Amino acid sequence: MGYKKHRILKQSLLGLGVFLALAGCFRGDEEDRQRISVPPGATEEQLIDLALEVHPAPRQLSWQKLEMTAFLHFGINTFTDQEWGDGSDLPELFNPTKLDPRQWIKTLKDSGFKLAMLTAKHHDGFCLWPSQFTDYSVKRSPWEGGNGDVMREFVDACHEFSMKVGVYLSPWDRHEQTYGSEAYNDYFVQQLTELLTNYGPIDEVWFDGANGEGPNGVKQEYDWSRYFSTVRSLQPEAVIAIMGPDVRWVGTETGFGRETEWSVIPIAYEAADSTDSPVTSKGIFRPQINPMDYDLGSREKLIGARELSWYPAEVDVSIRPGWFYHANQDNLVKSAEQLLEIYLTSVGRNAVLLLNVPPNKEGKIASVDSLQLVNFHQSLEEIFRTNQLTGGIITPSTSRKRLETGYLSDGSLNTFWEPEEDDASPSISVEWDQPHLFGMMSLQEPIQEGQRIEKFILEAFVDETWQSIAEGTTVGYKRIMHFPTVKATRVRLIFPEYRGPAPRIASWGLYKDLPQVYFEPKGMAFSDNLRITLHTDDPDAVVYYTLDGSLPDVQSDRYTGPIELYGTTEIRTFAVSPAGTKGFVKSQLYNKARYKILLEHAPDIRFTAGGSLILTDGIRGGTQFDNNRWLGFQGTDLEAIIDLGTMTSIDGVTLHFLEDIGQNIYPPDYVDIYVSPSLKNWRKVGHILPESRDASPLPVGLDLNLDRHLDNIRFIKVVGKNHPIPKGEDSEEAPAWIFIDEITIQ
Ligand code: FUL
Repeated sequence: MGYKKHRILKQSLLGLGVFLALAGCFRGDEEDRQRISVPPGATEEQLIDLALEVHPAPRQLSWQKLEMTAFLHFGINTFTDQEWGDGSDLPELFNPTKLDPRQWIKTLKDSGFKLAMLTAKHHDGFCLWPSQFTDYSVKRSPWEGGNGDVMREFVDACHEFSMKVGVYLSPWDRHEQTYGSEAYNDYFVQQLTELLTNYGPIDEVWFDGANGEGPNGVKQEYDWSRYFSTVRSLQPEAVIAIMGPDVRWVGTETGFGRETEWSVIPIAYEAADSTDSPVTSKGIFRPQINPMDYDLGSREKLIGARELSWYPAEVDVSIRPGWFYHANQDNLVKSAEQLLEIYLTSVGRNAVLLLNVPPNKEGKIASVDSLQLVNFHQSLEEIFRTNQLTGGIITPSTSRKRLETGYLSDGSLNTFWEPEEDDASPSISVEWDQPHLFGMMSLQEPIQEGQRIEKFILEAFVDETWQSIAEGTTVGYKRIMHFPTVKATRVRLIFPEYRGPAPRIASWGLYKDLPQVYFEPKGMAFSDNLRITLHTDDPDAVVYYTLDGSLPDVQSDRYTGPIELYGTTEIRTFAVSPAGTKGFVKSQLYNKARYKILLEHAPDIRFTAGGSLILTDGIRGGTQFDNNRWLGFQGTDLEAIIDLGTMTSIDGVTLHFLEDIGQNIYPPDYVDIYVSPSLKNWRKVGHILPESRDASPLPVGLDLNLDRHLDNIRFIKVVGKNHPIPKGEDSEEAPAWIFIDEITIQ
C-alpha cells in the first residue's frame, strides 16, 4: 500500500499565502474561489496547493446538496411521438387532456427529488409558455383555448410542494426564422429574460450544446457570454449547467458516474512554459474541457493547467429509453432496482442525479413510472435509515480538535473530523460490543472547504485479521460503496492518499443492504433434473418464492431447503430481513432442454448462456445479444451435434440467429445440415442460404429453415459458416460474430 503522496505544508504556509495571492485567490470571497488562474511556471506541488483552494460558489454548494433532481421532457414531441421535432409540427397538436403539474411535482417530491426542471423549449422551438416573441407556443394550441401557460402551472406546483425550479431552454431552435443570424441571439436572450423574470426564483438553467441547422439551413453562432450574463444578472443564485460554468455534464447518459470524480478541474491548457495566460479576465468562461474524458482532475491532469475551476458533475439519465414520453416504452421503464443502482453510481460518485421522468399525452406522469419511483424511494429510505456506526465506539488515529460524538452522523458538512497534520496513517476505527452486518458505506468530505481525498480503504476485522472490504479513490460531496454483506465487530477506515495537509471527513455511515437472494446455480438449461439452492446475505432473513411465474409475496412458499426442478421453471424470490425490510424480487429461468447437444468449438467465454443446452430448450432469447440467452462465436464457425436420443424421423430443422450489424454480428453465410444414425456416415441433407435483404439498423432475429422429411436418424450436425471478413473499410476490424439461441427440430 503506497502511503502518502501529500506533502506536509507546515513549513511553507507563509510562502503559500503569497503564492495564492499572486494566483488571484482571495480568501473570504467564495465566489472568487470557484476559479483560480495559475501563475505561469507553477510546480506540481504549487498546483496541488492551488487546487485545494478551489471551492464551490454558494450556488454550486446548494445545488450539490440537492442530490436528486428531475428533468421533465414535455412538449410538442410528446404529441407527435418524436424525440427531436424539426420545428414544422403544428402547434394545434399540443393538447394535453388532463395536464397536472401538481401530480408531477408531488410524485417527484414523494420520491425524494429536490429540484424539477422543465423543457420550456426543446430543439423544435415550441414554447410551453406564451412568449411575446413568437407564436410557436401554447398560445396557438387548443389547450385551454390558447390561454394556458405550462411553465406557470409547473412553477406554481413547485412552490406549493417546496420544490426548487430549473429551466431547460434549447439554444438550437429548428423553427425560429432568425436562427442563424445575430437577431436570434436577441431572440434567445429575450426568451431567457421572460423565463427568468416572470416565474420567481430559478435555481438551475440548462443549456444544451446541440447546434444544428435552423429552418433556413444555417447554424447559429451562440453568444454564450451574453446568455450567461443574462442569467447572472437576473438569477444570480441559479447554476448554469452543461454549456455553462457551474455544472458539468458527466459525459454519458447511462446513469453511471466516474469512480474517480474530481470537482476541481483544469479548464484551460497551455504549454507549461508559456507565459501567455489564456484566462485572465473575470468574465464567465465557457468550459474548455472534454466532459467525456476518463480522467478530468487527477494530479497528472493538473500539470500544465492555466486555470482551475470548481466544476462538478451532473448525471442526466431518463427513466425510459427516450427523453420524451412514448407509449410503446411503457414496458421499458427502469425498475426501482435499476434506479437504486443509478443513485449509487451518480449521487454515490460525487455527482448530482438529474433523472428524466417525461409526462405523457394526458399531461401526467404515467403510473408505471411513479410506481417504480415510489419503490425506489422506499428502498433508499430503508437502506439509509439506520447508520450502523451509531452505538459504536469511534476512535480516530489523531484529531486536530476533539472529534465530538455525532460529528460523523449529524448530516452536516460543517462538523468534520480532521487528523493532525503529522499523522502518518490517518484513520478512524469503530468497535461495537455485538457483531454488525453492513453492505454499504457512505462518506462525505466538507466540500465547502474543497476536495482532498485521493484514496480510502475500509477494513473489517474478520477471522482474526484485518481484511479490505472496499477501496476507492475520490470522495467529494458523497461517495457510496456497495459490497457483499460483512459481519464484524471492528472496522477501520484508512486514508493512504490525499491532497493537502490532512484528509477531512464530514460524514461516515455503514448501512445494511436490502436482503438479497442468490441462486446456486444461476439460471441455465438442464437435461434431466436440477437442484437449486437459495442463499441470503443475512442468515436470519426469511426467503419466499414462487415457481409458476407469479410475483411472490409473504403468503408464497417459504424457502426451507433445495428446490428440485424437473421441467422448465422460473423461480421468483425475495427475502425479508429480521427487521422486516423487503429486498427486490429476483428471478432466474431454468430451461429443460429437449435434446443433448455437443459443440465442436466453444463459444466466447462471455457469451455461453450457461451452456449449450439452451439451444434446445424451446425458448428464444429476444434480440439483445448480451442477455445470457445467446451463444456467441467470434471468427469461428458454429458446429453442433444434436442427439435425438433414439432412432426417429423428423420433418425439418430451424436455426434462429441474430443480426446486429452495429455489434458486428451477422447471420452465417450458409448452414450445412448432416444426419446420421450412429455418429458415423454423415449424410448431407441441406445447404441453407440466408435470404438476401437489406441489413436492418436494429438487432433482428433470423430463422434459417430446412423443410424436409427424414427417416432413421438419431444425430443431426449443423455447420454455420461465419461471415469471412466483417463489412466496412477498416481492414483491422475484429472478426465477425455468429449469435444463435435456438435449434428447433420439427
Ligand atoms: C440532449 C438533447 O438533444 C436531448 O433531446 C435531451 O434534451 C438531452 C437531455 O439533451 O442533448
